[in-house]
Amino acid sequence: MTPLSEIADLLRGAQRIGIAAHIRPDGDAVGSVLGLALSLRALGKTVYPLLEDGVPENLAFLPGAETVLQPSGALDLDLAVALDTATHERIGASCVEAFSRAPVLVNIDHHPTNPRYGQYNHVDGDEPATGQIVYELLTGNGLPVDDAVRQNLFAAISTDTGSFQFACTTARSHEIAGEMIRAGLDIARLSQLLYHTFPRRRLELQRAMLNEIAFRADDRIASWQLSQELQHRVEGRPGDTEGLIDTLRMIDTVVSAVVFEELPDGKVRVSARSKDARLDVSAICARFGGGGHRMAAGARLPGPLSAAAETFLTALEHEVRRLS
Ligand SMILES: [Mn+2]
Repeated sequence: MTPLSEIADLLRGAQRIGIAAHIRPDGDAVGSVLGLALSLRALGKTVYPLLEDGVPENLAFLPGAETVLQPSGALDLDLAVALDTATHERIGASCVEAFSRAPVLVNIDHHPTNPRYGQYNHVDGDEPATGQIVYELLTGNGLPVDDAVRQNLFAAISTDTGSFQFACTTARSHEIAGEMIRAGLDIARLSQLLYHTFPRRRLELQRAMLNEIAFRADDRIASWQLSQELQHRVEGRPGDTEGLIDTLRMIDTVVSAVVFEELPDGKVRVSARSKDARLDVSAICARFGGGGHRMAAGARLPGPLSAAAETFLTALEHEVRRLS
C-alpha cells in the first residue's frame, strides 16, 4: 500500500490533476473529490474535479460543487486520482476516457474488494470513508485545509458512517469531527442539510415505499422495488433514493434490507444492507458482478425489475435462513 506521504509528494510534483469518483456519486464520493480538489487548488494546482453523473441535487450545497465537470474527451493531465471507486470502470466511461492519457493513476479507496488498479494504490478497508483517508492525506502532509475542505470531508465521513452510527465508524472518525468542530466547522448546519432537508418528491417516494414493502424469510428480509414508472410520476432525480433503505433497515426483525431500482436502460440496481455481521451482503452481490462492503453492497442485474428482485432475494433468503 502506497503511504499517504508518497501520494502527497506525487500531488505536489504534478501541476494538472484530474480527480474522479464513482458513478451515481454519494456523499463520500462527492465530498472526497471536492475536499481534495479545493485543497490542491489552494496549492496552486490546475484541478479537474470529475463526476460522470455530476453532483446530485441533495449535495449541490457543498462548496465547490459548481466546479465539477462531466468530462468529454481525454484531458491533458500529469496525474489522475480515482477516489472511493472499487473498480476502474466505475468512474464511468467518460472519466475513463478523460484519464486515458494521464501518465500516472493514483487509486485511493476503502472498498476491500478494490483490485488495486492504479500505479499507486492506497486501499484501506478498515477506513470507514474515503473522505477520512483524504483528511489524513491532507492534514498529515501539510496540504491546505480550510473550512470549504472541512465541509466536504465532514459530509464524506458523516454520510459513509451513517452519522457516526455504523459499525465501520472508528474512534478516529469522531476525533476528526472533533478537530473540525474545534476549527470552527458548523456541523449543525451541515447535518441539517445532509439529513433533514428533502424535496417533496423524496417524501412521495418514501410514502410509496412504506405502502409497498415486501417481507420474506419470516420478516428478516425487507425489500422494495422502485420502478421507472414511479420515478417518472414523482419526477425523481439522482440522489432522491439515497438513504431510503435505512427505513427498511430499522425494522426490528430485519437482518437484511434491499432496494431494487429500475434504471432507464432497463437494468436493475440492487442496494443491499446487512444488520448481522455473519451475513456478508457483498459476497452475495459479488455473485451478480457487484461488490462493496460486508454490511452495505450493491450490484446490477438484468431486468425486468420483478425477475431481478426474485433472483436476488432467492439467493439472499438462502443465506439468511442459514443464520439460524
Ligand atoms: Mn465510500
